[in-house]
Amino acid sequence: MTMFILLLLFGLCTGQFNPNVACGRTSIVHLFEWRWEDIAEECERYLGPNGFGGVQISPPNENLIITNPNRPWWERYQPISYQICSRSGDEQQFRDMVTRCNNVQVHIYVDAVINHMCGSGVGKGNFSTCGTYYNSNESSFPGVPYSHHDFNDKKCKTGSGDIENYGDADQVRDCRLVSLLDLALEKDYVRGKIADYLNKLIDIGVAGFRLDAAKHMWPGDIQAIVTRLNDLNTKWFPNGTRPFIFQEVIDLGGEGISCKEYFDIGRITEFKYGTKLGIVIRKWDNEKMAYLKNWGEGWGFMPTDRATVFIDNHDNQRGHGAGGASILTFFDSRLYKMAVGFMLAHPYGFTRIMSSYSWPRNFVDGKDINDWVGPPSHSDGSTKAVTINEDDTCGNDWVCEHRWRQIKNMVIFRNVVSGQALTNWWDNGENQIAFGRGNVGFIVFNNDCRDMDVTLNTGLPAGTYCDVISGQKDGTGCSGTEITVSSTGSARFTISSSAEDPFIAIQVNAKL
Ligand code: 5J7
Ligand code: CA
Repeated sequence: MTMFILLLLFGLCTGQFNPNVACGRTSIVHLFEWRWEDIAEECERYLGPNGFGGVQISPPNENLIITNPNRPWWERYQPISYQICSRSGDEQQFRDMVTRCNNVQVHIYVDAVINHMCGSGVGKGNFSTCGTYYNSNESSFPGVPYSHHDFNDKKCKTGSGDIENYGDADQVRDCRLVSLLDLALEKDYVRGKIADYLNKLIDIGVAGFRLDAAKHMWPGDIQAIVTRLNDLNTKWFPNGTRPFIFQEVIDLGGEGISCKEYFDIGRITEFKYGTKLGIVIRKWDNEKMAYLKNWGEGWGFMPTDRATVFIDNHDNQRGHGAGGASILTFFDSRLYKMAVGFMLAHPYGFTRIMSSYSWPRNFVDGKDINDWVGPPSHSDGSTKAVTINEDDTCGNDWVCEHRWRQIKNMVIFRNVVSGQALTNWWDNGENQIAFGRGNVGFIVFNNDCRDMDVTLNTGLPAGTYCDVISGQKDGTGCSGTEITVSSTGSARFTISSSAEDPFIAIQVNAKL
């Protein structure tokens, strides 16, 4: 029997589905466009001490420099070589970051752009982040090296050579995504070059990969590459640990490709999650928070052990890509905090927090004409440092949502309630809801236009708790609202509909 349980636990904790976060940690944060030096500092001074499990980083490999528009964020999705050399830093800085973050139990997840190289129409030259030569006219990338043999041009059947119809799975995989030169991933040589790149990162100490544009790669090709990957570096990970894989497959339904095709390889980004939760919290389409009672698979999402979930990502936070207008971001901070709070309290999926930089959003005819704007940068194009203000917020236009008290405390809440079932669900049939996680944590939301005053069964041990949304436990005191749980486990919650944060969260580690 003991053996069986051990095997079961072992089974649950191995393989490319396991996020490889350190024990007791449950979420990662995407530090979009941050420099490696800044991430190393953030691991030591903030992420480690506050229970974050890891960081998704921007693509570390060499990319095309684009000047029209001026250094957009998406230039990093146009690879030139697999040298570690980008606006975030060089290989030495990368190694230093991985080492320092791993040493404080914060693991690094690399955004791997392996479907394509740069655009077909960018000409030739060495205008790349490390000065490596490329010739897009000849599909030549001597820095890898790749030549025209290594691209899909002959396989693609569309007139333009680009993807024209997302209903046709063949062209989605074999044609160019918005003109990006599409790699022939069935070739042993190409698989080998990609595996060498990823294995170099694994040996440096990274814990896994986000596979960019996975929908545009055949599942069999991805599987063949993943099979070639090394186990993680045993300096920080147990013997035989496989890299965590999560695949960017944007599947909102209605296309020729389903995320199901990727279930055997690793986890998948569940884009329905943020799209739907945005609609519910904005109260569009007559949606109500009460309907969240069966949130998760009950809403048609993929199985929880396959899902990576998030409220917004670097793409859809700027109105690009999946989800459209319903996506909540730091621009809608009041609703955003509620959405992130709900996500972190709810057991479904593996959670990723977005951490952004601000940009001068400017809607013209419903489209943000500044959706391309890159990270805060100096006039020479170098990325600005993340500075930290007296009050722990960030400077230089770095938003640092992960440092918002409400979000940081809910990252800790999720760690504390990890493994506990959803219990004691309550709702008023509208937008006031509450639920617990075993006898360890409890959360209450009021997204109605009327005040809330309810006494609910929390399932928590009797005592006085510090609400971790309005404040937090500081030593023996509480800077927020105090909530008293009676000997029967019930507690009274009052939440004004006009509160900046109309939700309350309590958990046993913040008991006074
Ligand atoms: C792919 C999808 O399957 C999808 O469903 C989606 O919503 C977006 C994409 C998509 O992925 C990319 C991955 C990359 O590594 C590099 C890329 O350039 C893209 C990409 O461009 C892309 O699609 C863009 O956004 C969609 C909403 C539009 O429908 C596409 O046409 C495309 O828009 C193009 O954006 C413009 O047509 C083109 O003129 C412009 O130069 C280009 C700028 O690049 C981007 O916006 C990059 C987006 C990006 C999206 C990602 O999800 C991602 O992981 C990385 C980059
Ligand atoms: Ca492809």
